[in-house]
Amino acid sequence: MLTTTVDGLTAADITDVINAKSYGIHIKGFADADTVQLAKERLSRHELRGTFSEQQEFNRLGKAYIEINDEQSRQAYHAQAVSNIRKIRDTFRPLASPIDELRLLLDEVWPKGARLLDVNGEKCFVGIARFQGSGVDLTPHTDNLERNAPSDHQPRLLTQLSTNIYLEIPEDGGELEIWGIEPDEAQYERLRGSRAYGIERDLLPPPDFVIKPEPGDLIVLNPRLIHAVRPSATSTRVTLGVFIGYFGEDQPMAYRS
Ligand SMILES: O=C(O)CCC(=O)C(=O)O
Ligand SMILES: [Fe+2]
Repeated sequence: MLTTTVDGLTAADITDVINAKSYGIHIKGFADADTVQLAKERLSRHELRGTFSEQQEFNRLGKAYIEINDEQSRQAYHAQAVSNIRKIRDTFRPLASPIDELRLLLDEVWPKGARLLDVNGEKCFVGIARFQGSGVDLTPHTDNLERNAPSDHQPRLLTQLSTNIYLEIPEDGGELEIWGIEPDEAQYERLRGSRAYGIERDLLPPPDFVIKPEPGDLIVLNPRLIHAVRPSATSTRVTLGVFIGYFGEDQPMAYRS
């Protein structure tokens, strides 16, 4: 995994993750201590906090694209997208939201810039906060927008990246694990078996790369590679998560949560 800084990040670094030439990009201290402290004070009792519809053991703030499973949830997701973006922004005032800083960084670094994803002209949400409670295992999985998008969705992405900004990390556990395994959708379905989400750890060899981020760090990973988060026995792990759609070298990237 490449360790770099906001000033050092290049488009080539991002392309290396897209092509799975590197396990990811690590920017230490992307969010400063004041921002991390503000998040700690305000996020856990935020009005938007609720549980993921598919995984009740996970709390989140804002509605995630993976929660879409029918027309009604699709409309609800898009209807609250922009107001939820503004609520996350307001949560960090008078400081800058790390989500907004990430959006600007991508726009500045990627030659064709970066924008908020729309699906068939409907704006997406970006900036989900995830609370992984003690004892909860984020089992090995891959992420793919197409699983929740309508079959005729436009624009079509070629692949996507996942970015997390780490706000609270347990003393024990909370490591991000990555395998150098990139299953296609059919292989992933077979590995998943009858589970609602993710793959049984026992079906996999030990991970190829493990990192324990610190509060304030940012990591970009390739979510087509199998990845997981180790559980903590003692405390909640809090992150801000953004998926970044890639449409080719000559196209803007487009982000959403
Ligand atoms: O929280 C993390 O470190 C990774 C979460 C994850 O599964 C992802 O970003 O796709
Ligand atoms: Fe993931």
